[in-house]
Amino acid sequence: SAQDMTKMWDKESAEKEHDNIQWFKDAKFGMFIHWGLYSKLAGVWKGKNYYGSGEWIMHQAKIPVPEYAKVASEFNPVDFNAEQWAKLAKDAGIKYIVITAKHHEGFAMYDSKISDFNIVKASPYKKDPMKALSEASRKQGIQFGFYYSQFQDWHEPNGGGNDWDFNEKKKNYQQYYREKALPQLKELLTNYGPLGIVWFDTPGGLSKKETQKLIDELRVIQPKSLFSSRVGQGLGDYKDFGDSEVPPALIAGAWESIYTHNDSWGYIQHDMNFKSSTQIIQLLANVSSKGGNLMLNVGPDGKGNIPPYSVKYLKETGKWLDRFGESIYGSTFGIIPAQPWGVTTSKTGKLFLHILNYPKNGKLMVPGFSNQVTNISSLENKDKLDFKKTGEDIEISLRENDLDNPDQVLVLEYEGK
Ligand code: FUL
Repeated sequence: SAQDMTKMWDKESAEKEHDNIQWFKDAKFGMFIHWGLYSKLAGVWKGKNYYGSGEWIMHQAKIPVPEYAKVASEFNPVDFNAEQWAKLAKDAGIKYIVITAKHHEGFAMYDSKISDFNIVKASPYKKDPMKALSEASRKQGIQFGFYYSQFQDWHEPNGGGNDWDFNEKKKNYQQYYREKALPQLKELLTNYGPLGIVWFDTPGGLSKKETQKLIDELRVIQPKSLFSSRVGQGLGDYKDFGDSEVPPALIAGAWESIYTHNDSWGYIQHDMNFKSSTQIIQLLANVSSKGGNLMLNVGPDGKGNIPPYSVKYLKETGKWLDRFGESIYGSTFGIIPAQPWGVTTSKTGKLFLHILNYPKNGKLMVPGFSNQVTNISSLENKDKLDFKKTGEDIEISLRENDLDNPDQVLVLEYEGK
């Protein structure tokens, strides 16, 4: 929950901001990718549907390690095309990508010398898709980063989480960190060029001191990489909330909300509950209006295809961002809180009014605005709008309602701070 995550974050670290945080604050829109052996299982094990499983299927179906390893021996994502994925992200207006290098299942989706349970050694694919994607992303001007499940590793006798094959009480987490998690994280930070982000997840087994030590050992390899708050113990360079959560109030410092496009992170063949582009755009506006980033997840299938609905709705989102991105990228939280008609974002001297619910009477009310307003216009065509300011309340007369636009943006220009 939001409260739990707030506990994981302390003010101290929010105040000492990372000196490379600005690109992240400006980026606003990231793409999360959950891709692993679970993508091939697609929510089904031995003919049975595991609803809501996705990347958790090994855990939900309590699949023994040797049986799960067989999935690796058949994992062959022949359709994977790094350029295509990066191009889609670019077209969608995405500014950073974070992909699962190793999820809780323990399988490395990259060429690892630390564990043979990886896509190059244990699968017929034999290539390193992470290398290709890191390069393709940067070619598109997109920051690239890795998700790494640092505590849970269901493949390892000493990793967290697998209590059906191994006895949790007998586990030596320190040994697992020393022999697998830390060395793999070092590989990722060493072999894939500059990483924008290292996205840790589900912390455990380490004290605050030990977590700090882990961070310090990684930091020296790439001082500019940002670490997510799920590294644990209130540490990390920016705050992540719970899954699918927008904070109820304004938050200090850099932060991110993560959502998945349908209802699962890893690919599930029967999950068709995709958010439309309207929903994505409105979510992005909402998160931006509170000063955060939206990282939206897609779950490619076991062959390496991003679901067609994700492609379609992401491209539509990108078309909207081409027209109205000025009100999102590089913006900060809106100085006027959410209104019945929508939300606001800000830049120096400008307030962007995101109309998400068009007022029926054609009058847009902006309350509590004390500065002198110099101009109000449509962001797209610069048409000036008539307005009346009474005290601190502004009433704007809207012109026409473009019903096809999920977020009609006006620019309110004002004097003073
Ligand atoms: C959670 C994980 O346990 C899920 O599998 C998923 O990766 C989500 C983004 O974070 O904590």
